[in-house]
Amino acid sequence: MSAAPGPQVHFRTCNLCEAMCGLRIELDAGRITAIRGDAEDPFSRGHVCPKALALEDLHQDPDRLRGPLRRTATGWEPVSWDDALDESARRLHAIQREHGRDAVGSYLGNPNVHNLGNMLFGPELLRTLRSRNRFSATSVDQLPHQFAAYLMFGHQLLVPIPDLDHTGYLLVLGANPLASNGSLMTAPDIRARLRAIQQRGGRVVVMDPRRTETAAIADAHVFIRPGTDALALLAMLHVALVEHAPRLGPLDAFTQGLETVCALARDFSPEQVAPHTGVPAPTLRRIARDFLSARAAVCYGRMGLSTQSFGALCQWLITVLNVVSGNLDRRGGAMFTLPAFDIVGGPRALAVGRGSFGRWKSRVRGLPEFAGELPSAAMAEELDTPGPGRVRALVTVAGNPVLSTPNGARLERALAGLDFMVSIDPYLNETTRHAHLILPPVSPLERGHYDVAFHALAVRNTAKYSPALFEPGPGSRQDWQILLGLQHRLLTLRKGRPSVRATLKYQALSRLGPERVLDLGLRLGPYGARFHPAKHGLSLAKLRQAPHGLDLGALQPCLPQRLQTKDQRIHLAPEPLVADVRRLREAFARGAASAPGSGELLLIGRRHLRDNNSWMHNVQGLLKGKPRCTLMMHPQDAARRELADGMEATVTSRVGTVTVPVHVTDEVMPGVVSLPHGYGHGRQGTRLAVAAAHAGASHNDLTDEQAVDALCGNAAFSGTPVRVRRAAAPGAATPAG
Ligand SMILES: Nc1nc2c(c(=O)[nH]1)N[C@H]1C(S)=C(S)[C@@H](COP(=O)(O)OP(=O)(O)OC[C@H]3O[C@@H](n4cnc5c(=O)[nH]c(N)nc54)[C@H](O)[C@@H]3O)O[C@H]1N2
Ligand SMILES: Nc1nc2c(c(=O)[nH]1)N[C@H]1C(S)=C(S)[C@@H](COP(=O)(O)OP(=O)(O)OC[C@H]3O[C@@H](n4cnc5c(=O)[nH]c(N)nc54)[C@H](O)[C@@H]3O)O[C@H]1N2
Ligand code: SF4
Ligand SMILES: [Mo]
Repeated sequence: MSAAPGPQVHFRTCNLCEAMCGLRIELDAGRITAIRGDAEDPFSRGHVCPKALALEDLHQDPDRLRGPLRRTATGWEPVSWDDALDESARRLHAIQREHGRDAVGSYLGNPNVHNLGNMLFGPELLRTLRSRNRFSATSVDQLPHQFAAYLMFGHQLLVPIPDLDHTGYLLVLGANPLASNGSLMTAPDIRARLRAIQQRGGRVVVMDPRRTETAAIADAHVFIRPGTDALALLAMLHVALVEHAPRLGPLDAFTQGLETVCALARDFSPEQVAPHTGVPAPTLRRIARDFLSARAAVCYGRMGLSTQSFGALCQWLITVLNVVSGNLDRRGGAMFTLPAFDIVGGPRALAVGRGSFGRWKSRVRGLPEFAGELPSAAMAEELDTPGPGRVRALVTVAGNPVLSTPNGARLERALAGLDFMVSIDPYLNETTRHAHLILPPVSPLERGHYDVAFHALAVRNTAKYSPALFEPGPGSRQDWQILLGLQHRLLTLRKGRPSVRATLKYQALSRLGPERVLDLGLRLGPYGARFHPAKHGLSLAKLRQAPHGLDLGALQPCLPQRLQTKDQRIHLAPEPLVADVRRLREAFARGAASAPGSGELLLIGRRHLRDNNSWMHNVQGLLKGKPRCTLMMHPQDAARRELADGMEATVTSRVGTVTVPVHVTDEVMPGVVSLPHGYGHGRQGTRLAVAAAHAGASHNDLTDEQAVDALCGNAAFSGTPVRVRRAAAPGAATPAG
């Protein structure tokens, strides 16, 4: 649609978080006059959150880069696309030729997964680079889910999703979907969906060190000490398997390893774990019994569980609990999706790889590869530790690891020491300011959109395509065009001359673009025109005719057929996970998580509806209200440190110190403090006028890159030990603390 006169309406899916809300965008004379929820979207039924409006702000943002920039001794200068891509390819190629392939690393951030072109063309560039030093936001996020799914079901993306709309008991650990809008559980309008559980006579129970927005509307909330959930889950399994009997139902015919988990659960009674978790044994036993007796129940855990030292154990044990209570692959339990573009079971060329583990290790700390990537917690040391194999150049795509990965300050210093860095990103921010070249893509409204990833992670099977709202300007490029342009140049340099074949392929792919690949995937998919012409007959054309999206029905039982394990069985007790229980035992045999009286507090994170990781703080409309980058602290802990609400405090961890205002509240449990992540915009040299005025401090200047889940390598930044004291007022004496 170009700048047409008169009122118009455009329908699309919001790509900012995982909820996939349908939007109704009204325009007049080519300008947006309103963004509302699309009441006719069968999935989101009119729901939106305040971030939807930001799509227009992002589009208009004067700080958003409109063309490539090159860093020079005297500042940033505009440069043509051809020069920027040529120079990037030349530098990367030269570094790989001189120092080996692994000398060029890459980091892919979260928005890649919300971007059709990056999902389909990003892997091509990585394949061309052939470097083992691949990093992404996966390993500061959902890696444990993928790890457990790979070992249990044979594919990293065969992740069980809570069947929210049919469950009778939802047990939530370490997730706050009322603020996050749900993750690995795409479900627009969480609030209404949770209410509906209660209206059906079901229950919602939350275990979290903070009484969150989700806890506030739940039927019950239980505080649990950070980092101890694996123990609580084992104790619930104890109730399920030792005090009661397993009930696998139809899964029994194709599940192996039940005896092993029964044996493990024996040692973990609710009484034994209570001193560590802080959850009274009768409370935990009651939750377990209610869970087991519910008509249909599902246990769900997200960031708070994934990003702790036993994240992989947690995600595994959650699925085991769902299996042994008869709730996996059952209506109202944890189910699998059947997406129209099938990244799990679809044709190999279009599907995501099933995963891999430990094929290589990181150079410095020996952390394991998963699915071709190394843990992001190891990125800084791979850049700043001298020796053969050091990363000397970096490509970042849609990532801001300086604010988003543990010990961002160390990474920041390491980035400054690189020989070369190129960033594909619309902003000059805390990370990209270290790049030599920034290659900015179009805004989200200037490209077509289909959620290849989130349709596969949704509580209902749906499909929706959104065309571009605005014609991209003549001098602008979409992410996939940038990726493809860089890849083609790298291949040409490697060959030493332009090859006719490679050029033809490049030209063909450039013409095809993501839309044609999407069309192919839809046609070959489970509802596709290729196989089901009568029933759904899905193709891109069919989706274009349905601007509000298509409902493909509730999640359906699909096992054992959909399992991707070679023996088509569920592996309930994969060896690496079973073995890791020893580490758990040892960690807690040494004593409780934090020694009471040591003065140490455990730092956890916090999300707010109006934030989105680090990158939407340049939208003025989202920063309304009281400053949000505050340290929540329990009144007892505050009193002990002579801190009152609103006072400035310094927070110190092994790796750094920040100063932030304190918010005294019994929302957090004693011994725990909470600070949001994604702030810290006070760094020099960025081009983010609004964010800089609301700078805040970076949570990841405190998180420790040495703290990882030793099994899978995920960052363990939940529960960072910190000391907090009153900040010295200028000229005042430092109070004792
Ligand atoms: N302490 C702590 N740290 C955390 C978390 C936490 O809970 N606590 N959460 C973690 C989680 S879950 C995640 S996913 C990570 C996120 O980590 P990252 O993905 O590294 O960080 P983001 O803040 O999402 O930054 C996204 C970047 O992508 C750019 N961008 C946005 N849209 C596009 C686009 O369409 N194309 C391109 N090329 N660029 C785009 C933005 O300008 C920004 O630079 O942070 C993690 N870090
Ligand atoms: N508004 C908004 N929405 C977002 C994002 C955003 O930044 N802002 N980010 C998006 C992204 S990338 C993701 S991955 C999702 C994340 O989605 P969620 O996982 O739902 O989001 P969080 O708010 O990080 O929830 C983690 C919860 O774990 C709790 N917690 C911390 N440590 C522990 C622990 O040891 N045990 C237990 N039981 N709980 C613990 C925290 O108190 C918090 O309530 O949100 C997405 N949506
Ligand atoms: S909930 Fe997520 S998808 Fe829905 S409008 Fe808000 S940011 Fe967009
Ligand atoms: Mo995330």
